[in-house]
Amino acid sequence: MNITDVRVIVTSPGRNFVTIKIVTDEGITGVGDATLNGSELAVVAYLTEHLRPLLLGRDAGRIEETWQYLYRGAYWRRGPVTMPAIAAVDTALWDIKGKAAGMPVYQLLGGASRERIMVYGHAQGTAVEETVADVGRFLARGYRAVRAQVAVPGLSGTYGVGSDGDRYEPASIGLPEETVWSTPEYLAHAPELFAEVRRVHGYGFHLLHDVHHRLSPIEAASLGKALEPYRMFWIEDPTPSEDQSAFRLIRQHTTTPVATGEIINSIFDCQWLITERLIDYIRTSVVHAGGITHLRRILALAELYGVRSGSHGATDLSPVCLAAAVHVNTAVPNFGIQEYMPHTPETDAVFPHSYRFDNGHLMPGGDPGLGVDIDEDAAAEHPYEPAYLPVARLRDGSVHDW
Ligand code: EZ4
Ligand code: CO
Repeated sequence: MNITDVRVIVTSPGRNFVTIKIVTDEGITGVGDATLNGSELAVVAYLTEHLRPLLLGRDAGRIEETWQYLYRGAYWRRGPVTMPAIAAVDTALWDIKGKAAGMPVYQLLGGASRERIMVYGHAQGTAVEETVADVGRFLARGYRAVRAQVAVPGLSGTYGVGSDGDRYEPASIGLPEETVWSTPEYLAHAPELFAEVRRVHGYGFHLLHDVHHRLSPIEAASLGKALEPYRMFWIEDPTPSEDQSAFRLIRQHTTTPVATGEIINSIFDCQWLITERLIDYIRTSVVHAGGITHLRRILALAELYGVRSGSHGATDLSPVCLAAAVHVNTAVPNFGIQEYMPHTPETDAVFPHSYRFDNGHLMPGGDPGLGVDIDEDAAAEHPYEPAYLPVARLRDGSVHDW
């Protein structure tokens, strides 16, 4: 079965997505997510100008060899632009192989290790009592795990707190929004949220928090210690994740579990985090970490060191990525948790899928392949609009990690 076409589809049903559809001479097609939030067209150019010519005429069944060819064969390796492009090709080829075999992809990965995928939802609020109430709404909907974020008084645009109720979408149309950050004000305010969440809702569910790369190692260590009484499931991205040795310092000071990896795109960028047991959960995703083939390799390494998966699943990871994540999560022995923000109905209409949410869990569908597709006619109704992620500055105007 040979590849006859690689279509790159850009669509914006409420937010931007890049999707590929690989077409074969046997009529079987496969889809892959290539969305890089805020830099979408860089991946589109890499796919259309550089990868597509390499793929036409190739055997669609040779998934591993194609991955090696696109990665090792490229000389310039890794990075946030090339890896989602390779990921999309890889994901689409798994989809094709599953359809050709008449099996859901998780069967090709060794079969189901579990019946359902525990997810966590995003509770948020502009004040502590608002977030506490929002956590209650998630628990009432059956969630077993909830991430809690609250605005820091006096800071504009705190990460994780949206203006439109249910969904937090950090990207905005036009040039980047600028937000103000102050670590001392955050550290003084944040622990109050978790004290209040536990006081009101108790300890019978998993509580998570995303620091979003803002702290220095010693600040992160102090936050971890301050949150120990609240028995967090994890604190996420306490420090910028490219600095692997920073996590050693955090580890030396606190037993609060640590997660990182949503911006990590290769096994080489989390090798020491895993083998030195500096983290508890690795958040690499199908789209940003080189597809099912490479994510599976990262999770196999992680399994050896007792590190569990906790894949990124914000709404900028499309339903195609989420479908692929459901298959990986179903199969791997060391699944931990899956981030889940429901996509909007207009996004779901562009990407019909068979996975479903039920009582705090995602359930794989039984369709052959990934069980997700892109409706290209519906996609064409939502033209691309350039958008950026925000930029953070300290009060003195200097640039900080967003
Ligand atoms: O900021 O996906 O845990 N989730 C996150 C996300 C990221 C966005 C960036 O595109 O950190 O909200
Ligand atoms: Co995050």
